[in-house]
Amino acid sequence: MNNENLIRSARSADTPSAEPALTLYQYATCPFCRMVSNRLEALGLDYRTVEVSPSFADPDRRYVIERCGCGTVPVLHDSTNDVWLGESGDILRYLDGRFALRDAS
Ligand SMILES: N[C@@H](CCC(=O)N[C@@H](CS)C(=O)NCC(=O)O)C(=O)O
Repeated sequence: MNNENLIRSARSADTPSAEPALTLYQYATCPFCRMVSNRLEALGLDYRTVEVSPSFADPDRRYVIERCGCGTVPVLHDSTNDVWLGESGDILRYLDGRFALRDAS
């Protein structure tokens, strides 16, 4: 699936349930993105990544900026509750708060 289809799918209210709810918009070389993907993996979460262009001329990049209101990556979208987060610290706190204790009970 190319970037355009991934973005379209993330926009859609009827995203197939087989699609992971979590999408990480990133640059592969970004250390903040790596920190988030490491946490997603440590928590054993199913997620997909979308490689965005550093160029603000890229429609996919502009779409992500519009949705989360920030101009940097990483950006995490949780389609379960349509939450968009654009700060790595916020993303880590969100993931820990929502998922870290789910198997503890
Ligand atoms: N405060 C942000 C900083 C993230 C950050 O600086 N990301 C860089 C990539 S490593 C970025 O997106 N820079 C803007 C750009 O490349 O246009 C966070 O921790 O999430």
